[in-house]
Amino acid sequence: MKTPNATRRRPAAIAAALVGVVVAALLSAAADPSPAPARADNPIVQTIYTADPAPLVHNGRVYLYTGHDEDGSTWFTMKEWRVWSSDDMVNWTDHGSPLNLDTFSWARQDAWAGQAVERNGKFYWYVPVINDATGRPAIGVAVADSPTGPFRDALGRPLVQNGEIDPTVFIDTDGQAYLYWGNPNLWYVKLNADMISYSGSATKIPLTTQGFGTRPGSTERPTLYEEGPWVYKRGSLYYNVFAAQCCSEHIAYSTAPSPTGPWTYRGTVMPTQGSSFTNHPGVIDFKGSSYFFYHNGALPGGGGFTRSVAVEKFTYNADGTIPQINMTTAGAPQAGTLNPFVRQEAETIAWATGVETERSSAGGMNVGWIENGDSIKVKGAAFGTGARQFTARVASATSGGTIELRVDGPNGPVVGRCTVTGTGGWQNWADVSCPISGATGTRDLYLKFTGGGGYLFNVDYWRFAV
Ligand code: FUB
Repeated sequence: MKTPNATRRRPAAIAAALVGVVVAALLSAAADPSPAPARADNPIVQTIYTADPAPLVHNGRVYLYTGHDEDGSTWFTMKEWRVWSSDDMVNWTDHGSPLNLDTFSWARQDAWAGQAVERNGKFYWYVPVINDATGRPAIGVAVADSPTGPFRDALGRPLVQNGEIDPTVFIDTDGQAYLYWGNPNLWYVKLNADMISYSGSATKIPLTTQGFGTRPGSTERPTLYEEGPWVYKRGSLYYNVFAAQCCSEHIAYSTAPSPTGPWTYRGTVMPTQGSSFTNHPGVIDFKGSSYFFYHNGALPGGGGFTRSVAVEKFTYNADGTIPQINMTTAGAPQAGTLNPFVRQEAETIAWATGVETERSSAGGMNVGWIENGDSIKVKGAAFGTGARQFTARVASATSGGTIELRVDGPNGPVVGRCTVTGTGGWQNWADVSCPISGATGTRDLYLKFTGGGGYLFNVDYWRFAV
């Protein structure tokens, strides 16, 4: 629930992003009075700080599981995990937090790096937390009937615990599932088909320099392997992509002919870049292309404890090796277009400035904390021969404001203006509509919010009509 205006505070990530945009807009206006150029869309999320990406492809959509760095953090102060999804790699829908420390009655702190997988219609999310009873890291497993949760503790106790973190899970083509994890060691265990128990005991993978590279100047940890393993199979080759060396970390990888090795070190995937001393890999194929997820400190106010998840598209070399991938502010190209003629959640966003999201009383999430000048970019909306009307589901405990609909840039042509009046509450939802003119072809759409002082209104969802 929203708190009253007087006590509502804008997260630092958003405030800082807003400042960045204002500065960018001023610079752009000084240099070029024409519509502002489309801005970069990496990192993926601007409304909060996110870390430790774990992508999952399910039914033609990418679900992205992340951690959440608290605003102003000076340590890995993380209390919940978050879920986002996209079908085009640039417009990401916020699904909120279906899993947090309270889900595990036995957990004390540290909602750190995990991974979710699907098996037989259920979704299993493996996460490290501090076990309250021992004060040491343990791996818990949560289960849900949908990729966006809600997730519940599958066991009521840790799945495995040996004081190490960062689980990754992989189901081989023969159906055998493996859980890998570890810092400073690297472990695996064979999961049973129920995905919440295992056979045998945890096995330590030998960390040899042949398998995991040589760490310069360290006798204590002679190999590059640090943490954050991400294991998958491509063709008949098994890959282990991991956070290497500390600190700062880079991303490196090893390959093996079987899920249990022997591993051979293959080199760097992503060099040390991007103002965060940790990094964390996630690799998927989606719509025929390959994508590499990672995190950095690229948002305003970002750094080692205020990280942001980002993505790059890449192509494997012909011999199956991974090329070096660099962090960019452009991110992945859009894989498809967005249909503006069906209901789109307001929290489906390519780039947001100044807003944040919250649970909607109508279900799902809504965009809130909207102030004069804030905006949401939705990339590549396919208007075709043209839209004639725009309708949005809105709520306002104040006197509302205006949704300016622009295309091509935040200062691009206005194609419509929708007036929002007070609805008597931040969760009292009502439709507003306005005529549209000039929205044709495939265009970047900007919902630009204008009005008086303070918070203006909330938006739950919107659609265009012909
Ligand atoms: O996010 C907390 C910890 O930082 C993760 O578990 C590690 O992989 C590193 O990213």
